[in-house]
Amino acid sequence: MTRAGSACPLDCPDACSLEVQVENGIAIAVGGTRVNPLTAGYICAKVRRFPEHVHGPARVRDPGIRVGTKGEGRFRTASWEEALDLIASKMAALSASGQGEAILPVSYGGSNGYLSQDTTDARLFSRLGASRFARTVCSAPSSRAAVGLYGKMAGIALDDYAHAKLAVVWGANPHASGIHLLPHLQAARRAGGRLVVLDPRQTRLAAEADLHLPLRPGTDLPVALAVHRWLFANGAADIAFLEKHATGWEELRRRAERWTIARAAAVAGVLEEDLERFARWYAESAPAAIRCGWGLERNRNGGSATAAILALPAVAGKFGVRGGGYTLSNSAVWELDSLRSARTEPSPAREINMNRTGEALLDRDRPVRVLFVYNCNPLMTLPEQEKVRKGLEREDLFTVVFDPVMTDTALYADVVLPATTFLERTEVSRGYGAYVLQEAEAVIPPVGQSRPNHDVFAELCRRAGVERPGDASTGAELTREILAGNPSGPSWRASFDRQSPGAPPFGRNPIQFVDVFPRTADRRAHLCPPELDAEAAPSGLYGYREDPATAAHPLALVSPATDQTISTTLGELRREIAIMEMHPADALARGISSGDRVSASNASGQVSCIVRVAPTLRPGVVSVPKGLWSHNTFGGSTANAVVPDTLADLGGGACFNDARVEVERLPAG
Ligand SMILES: Nc1nc2c(c(=O)[nH]1)N[C@H]1C(S)=C(S)[C@@H](COP(=O)(O)OP(=O)(O)OC[C@H]3O[C@@H](n4cnc5c(=O)[nH]c(N)nc54)[C@H](O)[C@@H]3O)O[C@H]1N2
Ligand SMILES: Nc1nc2c(c(=O)[nH]1)N[C@H]1C(S)=C(S)[C@@H](COP(=O)(O)OP(=O)(O)OC[C@H]3O[C@@H](n4cnc5c(=O)[nH]c(N)nc54)[C@H](O)[C@@H]3O)O[C@H]1N2
Ligand code: SF4
Ligand SMILES: [Mo]
Repeated sequence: MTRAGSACPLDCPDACSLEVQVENGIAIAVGGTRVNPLTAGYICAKVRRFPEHVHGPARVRDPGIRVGTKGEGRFRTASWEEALDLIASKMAALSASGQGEAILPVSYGGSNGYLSQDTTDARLFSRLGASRFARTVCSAPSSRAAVGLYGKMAGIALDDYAHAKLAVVWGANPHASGIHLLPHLQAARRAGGRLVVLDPRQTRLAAEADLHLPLRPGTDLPVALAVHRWLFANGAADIAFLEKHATGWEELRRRAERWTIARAAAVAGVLEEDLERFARWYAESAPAAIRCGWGLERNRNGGSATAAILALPAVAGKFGVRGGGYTLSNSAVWELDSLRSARTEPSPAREINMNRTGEALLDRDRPVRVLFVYNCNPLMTLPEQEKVRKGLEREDLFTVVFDPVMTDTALYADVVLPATTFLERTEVSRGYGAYVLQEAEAVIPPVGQSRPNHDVFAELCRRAGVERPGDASTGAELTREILAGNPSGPSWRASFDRQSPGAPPFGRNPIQFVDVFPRTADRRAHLCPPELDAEAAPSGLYGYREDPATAAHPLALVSPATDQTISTTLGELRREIAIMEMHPADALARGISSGDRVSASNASGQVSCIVRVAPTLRPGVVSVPKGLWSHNTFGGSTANAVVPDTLADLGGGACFNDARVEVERLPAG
């Protein structure tokens, strides 16, 4: 048995450093190391099961060509040669006849590594003139807000939460979605700090908190604006800081004026005294840290809500000390994205919003003819699932799915291609919470005939006739090109190896407004930026959009992350029927008890599973896990069957938590 170092590139803030035990080319166990200090030697239970994912029966081992009907998932084994020639010839023919836009690449995070996205894939699709795909399914509204206000300034390092006298965890659930923040929140509390959680559900963290505001989904905006109003009205706004470091604060103040504590509390369905206590604690405490998550962006008000939350430390004067300020995503601080091939070759082709993939696949006027899915499981993760399914069923659509495992989407493929997992290739990845950049070599040989993304897309460039001399295409060439983008250049490369992961250019654990400043043109915080205001029309930035509930569909259905999958990744290992949670009052009104089979439905579709009646949810809200596979529900559809493809106020973001449904009990059996 040997032990080899690796790094987890999955879609998670923590970027754990790993140790993998290998026997005869098989990964048998995965654990944490201290190379990334945040990891502190432990990892989540999901990735401890990664060997079952890598070597399990769901693994795609060879290229396959469809022999059955779409959705059935019957394939004959093909050679890479045959599969790639078939795909390349179809795409090249469309491109040559001026129909490049009929090619749609659908991809999202996959395993989030730098080599596996926006390298040779971007080159292939832009040179073919394929439709551009706007990756809006996650973090689009919040990153628009963060960039608009602060130009994506680096956030509080997660271990610096230990210094906070008040830690606010807002729309994030670190027990599931980023476990290495938890010890630092606990340390802060042991040192006498308070914890406030804003979440419609009573999560484990909320149950332990000094204050839990169980607000209605989509009402973070009025809540944050009421805190702003309270700060200004009670002499707790730091006017000296605002005059020196901010613009737009008078306008923010004006827009917050209508949101008294009483009015916001009524709209959000929380107690007035709780909301006022939160405002007072925030004003009084220093350092005060806000961990802003992504649960609050997934609705019609998501962009404005994030902006209002991120503006709080500026108005209350919370920057300038260790453990004061905010954290959202830290991914942009690496400044590596700009050099990726995707941006160096801009394409004039039409853009398709990821959240409208179903519509795009059903569009008869400008039809998609070749769909290329990689790093994504669109049938399970995108809004309006029935539209996506109908699109995938089209006989005149040629679908390629490139994935390490046979996902529900892959069952609809005309060609499946086997991808390596990160244990089987070189990968460069960074944390979007933890400030580490890591390079990891393969620790086991590729399973079956699987190949890394960058290699397959480079090969497709060749076969489709769009390769150009000098294109970086090997892992080593691409790594060099990607790392050259960092401002510290070669010296930074030297500090970057597996034993001591690269730290960002500013060094470790920045203090906001001391070590790092807004990356806006004037280095000020823009608290009401005109470009966001225009984008958020007609309501404008900070304009509240009402709840979409109707009498027929009164319940809000949220679908947050769980500790068992990362989106749908690893979901083949989880076979049980999913649990919907519902408040006792809502259950009573519908004659529902724990253990019943239930169905949540609206005009778009329905999702059926087993219910647990629990007071951990507020009345009027039900919850179904994110990341389900078809085997986790009765009937095979997931929460996305009832999720609308409406868009958030900023960034064209998804509105997963704007699903409004009615729930009924299904006959037993
Ligand atoms: N185990 C695991 N880890 C993950 C993931 C995973 O699927 N599983 N996914 C990864 C990815 S892709 C992401 S983006 C992050 C997401 O991680 P988080 O930021 O934690 O996002 P969510 O799980 O969507 O939602 C967090 C919380 O927001 C609450 N919420 C829902 N609606 C609202 C609202 O309107 N307002 C407020 N204040 N709260 C609301 C939910 O009840 C939930 O408890 O996690 C990453 N880490
Ligand atoms: N209802 C509801 N739906 C949601 C959300 C929600 O809150 N509610 N959250 C959304 C969020 S936050 C996100 S980020 C999206 C994520 O949605 P997706 O991007 O679809 O994420 P996954 O479901 O994890 O699918 C990623 C796929 O990439 C594959 N993959 C991993 N590594 C590689 C690789 O190296 N190469 C290739 N070719 N494939 C690879 C995995 O096996 C997996 O099948 O889901 C969204 N969907
Ligand atoms: S998913 Fe997150 S917590 Fe789990 S091993 Fe990867 S980085 Fe660590
Ligand atoms: Mo996400």
